Amino acid sequence: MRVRCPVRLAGLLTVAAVALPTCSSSSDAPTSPSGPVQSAIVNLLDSNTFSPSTVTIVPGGTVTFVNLGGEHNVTADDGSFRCANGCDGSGGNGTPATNGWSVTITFPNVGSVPYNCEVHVGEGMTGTVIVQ
Ligand SMILES: [Cu+2]
Repeated sequence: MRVRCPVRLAGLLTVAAVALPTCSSSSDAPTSPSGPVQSAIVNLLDSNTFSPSTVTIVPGGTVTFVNLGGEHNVTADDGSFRCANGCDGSGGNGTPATNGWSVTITFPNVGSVPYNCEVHVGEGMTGTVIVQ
């Protein structure tokens, strides 16, 4: 009689092992960690780089730019925003500044928004916000 127990358990384990991959593949779990996020943070570094230089957010999502060192601002290539201590045209001042400013920008529309730092664009201090 005791011999049948291990046999039954082995059968259950086989069922469980078969069922698990079905569960995980139907949830599409791998796409959410690398997909667009609601809010992203981009640091402006003393090395004159945006980090990370590319972020992907959902429509209506936000990117917060944080100046961790150096004289920087963040300016859309198409001129749609120019920000540092706040944004030009929104009660702020987009002139490049050395203080530890941070600014949060909302991106309502799907598309790709390239931007740069006016001071260091010549050194390649550029980035892109992808909205999808
Ligand atoms: Cu800069």
